[in-house]
Amino acid sequence: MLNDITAAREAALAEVETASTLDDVTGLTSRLTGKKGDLAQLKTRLGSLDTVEEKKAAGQAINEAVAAVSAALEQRRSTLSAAALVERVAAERLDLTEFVTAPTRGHAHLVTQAWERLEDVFIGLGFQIAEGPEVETDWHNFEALNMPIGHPARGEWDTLFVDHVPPGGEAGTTVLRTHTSPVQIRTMLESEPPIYIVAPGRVFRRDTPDATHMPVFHQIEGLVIDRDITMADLAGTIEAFTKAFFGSGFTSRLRPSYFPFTEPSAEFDIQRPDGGWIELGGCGMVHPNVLRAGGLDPEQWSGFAFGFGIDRMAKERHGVDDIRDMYTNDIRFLEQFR
Ligand code: 2NL
Repeated sequence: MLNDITAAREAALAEVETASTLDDVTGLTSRLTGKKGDLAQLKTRLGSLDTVEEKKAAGQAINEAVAAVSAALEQRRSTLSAAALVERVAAERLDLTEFVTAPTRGHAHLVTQAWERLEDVFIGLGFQIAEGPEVETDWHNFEALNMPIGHPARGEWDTLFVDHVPPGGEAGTTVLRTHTSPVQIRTMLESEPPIYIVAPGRVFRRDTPDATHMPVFHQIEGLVIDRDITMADLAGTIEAFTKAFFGSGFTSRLRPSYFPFTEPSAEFDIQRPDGGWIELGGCGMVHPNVLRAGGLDPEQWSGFAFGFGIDRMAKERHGVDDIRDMYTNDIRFLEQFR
């Protein structure tokens, strides 16, 4: 009997080694070690043994055989499933080398490039950079700039209002800044002259996008406050900026204009080396009411201010004919301005 058990055990173990798939292992598990399996069948012969000792020895040998075969099946199952995984990974492997081109380096957006170059040039001329909030009070955005209630520029036609009531304030007085001038008002209130700053930033107007307008755009405004500042300082600064930014072949001119926050006011144009004129922005001597709103005595201090569009500048410089192209973020457009 013991010999038969050993033989059955060896046969079963040999068969386990021949299992080449996980399904084979499953089949063998029930055939070899199941309740009615080959080894279990041997138990039916225990009754025919003569002594208790023989029965005990044979029963133990059968149990050991079942345990050994079960362990071998488990071992086989794990070997086969590891192999199956390796095979699946190999089968699903994708060779992407043909899609990998030389690594490319990102770059700043063309408006950011213009913004940063403008900052560099103004820093070179002795200005500091000032920043402020994009959500403003109507006092900082309009009132302090000599645009009292009822001024046409305050209408909701031009301005985007924010649905926010300031603590202790009134509804309808929180706006998205329509220019960066409030930054200059805040600078006047917070610091003592002399002030030589430029405020670049994002500004907002209620405009329907077209080739020359976007409801969100960028502006840079300059402010100088010192003693005895005159219109000659303004014209000289505009000229120095023109040459530093565009090149020594460029020049500038001022044309009379009107802004509520400056008096006198002017438009400034720059002349290309080929003689053509480009309208760039506006400027003027800071209005006494604006100095007073900024906490300064107009008898003691005077100053000039100017402002122009950063997007417009980038658009002109790169010959972009539709400003919307700068914000669609089509990579084929953007990549042209590395
Ligand atoms: C334009 C015109 C301008 C200013 C901006 C300014 C700011 C303060 C006081 C006085 Cl705090 N003026 N800014 C002055 C004149 C013109 O911008 O056409 N911008 C695109």
